[in-house]
Amino acid sequence: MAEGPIHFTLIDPDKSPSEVAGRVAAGAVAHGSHAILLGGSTGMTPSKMGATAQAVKTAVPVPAIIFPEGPGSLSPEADAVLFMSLLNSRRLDLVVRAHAKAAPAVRALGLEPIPLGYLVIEPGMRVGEVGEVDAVPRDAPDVAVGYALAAQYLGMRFVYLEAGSGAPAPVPVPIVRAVREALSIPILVGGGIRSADEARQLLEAGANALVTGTITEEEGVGPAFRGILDEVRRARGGD
Ligand code: 1GP
Repeated sequence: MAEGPIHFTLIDPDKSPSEVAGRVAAGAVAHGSHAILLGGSTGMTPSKMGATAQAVKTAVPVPAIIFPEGPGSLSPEADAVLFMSLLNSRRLDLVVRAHAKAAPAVRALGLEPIPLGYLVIEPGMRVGEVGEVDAVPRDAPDVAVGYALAAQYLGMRFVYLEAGSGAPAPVPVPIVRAVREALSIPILVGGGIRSADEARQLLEAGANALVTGTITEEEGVGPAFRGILDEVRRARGGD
């Protein structure tokens, strides 16, 4: 992210069998995506995660990073794991306790832990429900800044602003801008990004990484996905 913003393609091992995952990863990386996130919000097992990670690693030379729903998501076939606290959850296990169970496994499996504060913004979609969050209201950048700064002050290396997979609109631009102004660590933004225009606005507001999932699940590597990647390339100073 030192060289400008990057793009993550999210693949759900539950929805995309290994051969599909490999094909999506290959297409996404060919169009400029920088890394593959592997995750879904329910029903993950180490064997499903392992098979998908292996297919992705065979298909592309970029990092395969687990976006976990819990300790059952861990597999040594991936390179790294978002070691994330769901900052605005009412469930203590998602704020920290699941981590105490997962940490020894992360170490034993040789996965690189990426310390990250995960913050759900309205509407939050499924992760907001399962995660029992007090979602950040869309008109409350100050609330987002409080959580995000707290994550930075706790030593987390990244903050992920999440509107929820399939959200009808991405995280509001004023929230991204306010968090970017307050923080010195990189900000990932995901949930509901469907167009080049939305991508450009989020990048202009200071997003350091964009995450998209639904768009490739629904359309594969189509024109909208390519438009989003064009905006990331432009923000990095490419043509
Ligand atoms: C979900 O932020 C990601 O965790 C991606 O969201 O599926 O809406 O692109 P979409």
